[in-house]
Amino acid sequence: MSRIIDRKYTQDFIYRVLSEADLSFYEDQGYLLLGRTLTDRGLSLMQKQCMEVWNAHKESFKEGKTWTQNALLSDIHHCSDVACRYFFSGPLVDISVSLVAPNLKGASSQLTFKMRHNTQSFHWHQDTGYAELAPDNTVTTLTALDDCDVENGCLWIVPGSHKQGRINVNYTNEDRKSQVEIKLDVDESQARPMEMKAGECLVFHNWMLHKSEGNRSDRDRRVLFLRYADADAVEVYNEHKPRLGRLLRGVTKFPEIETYESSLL
Ligand SMILES: O=C(O)CCC(=O)C(=O)O
Repeated sequence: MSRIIDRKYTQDFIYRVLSEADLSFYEDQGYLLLGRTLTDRGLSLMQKQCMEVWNAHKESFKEGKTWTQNALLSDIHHCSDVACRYFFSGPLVDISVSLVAPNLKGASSQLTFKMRHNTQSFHWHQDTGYAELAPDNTVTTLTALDDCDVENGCLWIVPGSHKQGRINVNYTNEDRKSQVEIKLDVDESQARPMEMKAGECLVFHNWMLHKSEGNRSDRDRRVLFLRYADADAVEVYNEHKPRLGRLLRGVTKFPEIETYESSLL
């Protein structure tokens, strides 16, 4: 029996299909700016629900705390119905199928809220450095819940940098536990700020070099990260066990993924 949900929530989300030009741009540059993926209604619902969860779980920014403590909240789809619908039945599912694989699972969800005056930066890294999966073609999607610009700490990327492949950083499980930050040395001459309006979405390859600077403005910079992986992707750093995540399209060879719920739906 198929558990795959193929519902469309058009009041909240804007669905689109990638063109051949989009696909070749992604292959060459390693990212795509998708424009709006949330309607006005979807955006305000997402802001409201995510903010409620954030306020219930997080304290305000403090110097000396880690990035994770100050700016990150994992598994938002466990706590917000609209984040869950967007993750599992929103426009990013079929877009990720086009970019990753016909067999697809949701790999992770998180809020990264760099609130006003959170001056912490997040150094150059590839997402694969923190959590290598195999196959290593995961996509990261960033949906802006506020307007994001250089002043309030938008994401910076180096277009095309995914082409150099995975950079081995020897990130150990001890580093992972202690929330050590990866700090790659990067030639920034080709770096570009990804300025976005609230409700817009950016998608990029797991090997894309990216970073962000502190928020030096009087405005919050709230974003939602959702990651999608091949349905059979395993965690290289965790004895090659399958990454747990809901199967969204196609099939998987892992029975534990076949039956994995991780969902409010
Ligand atoms: O949200 C940010 O400013 C950076 C976060 C990031 O790059 C990540 O979580 O991989």
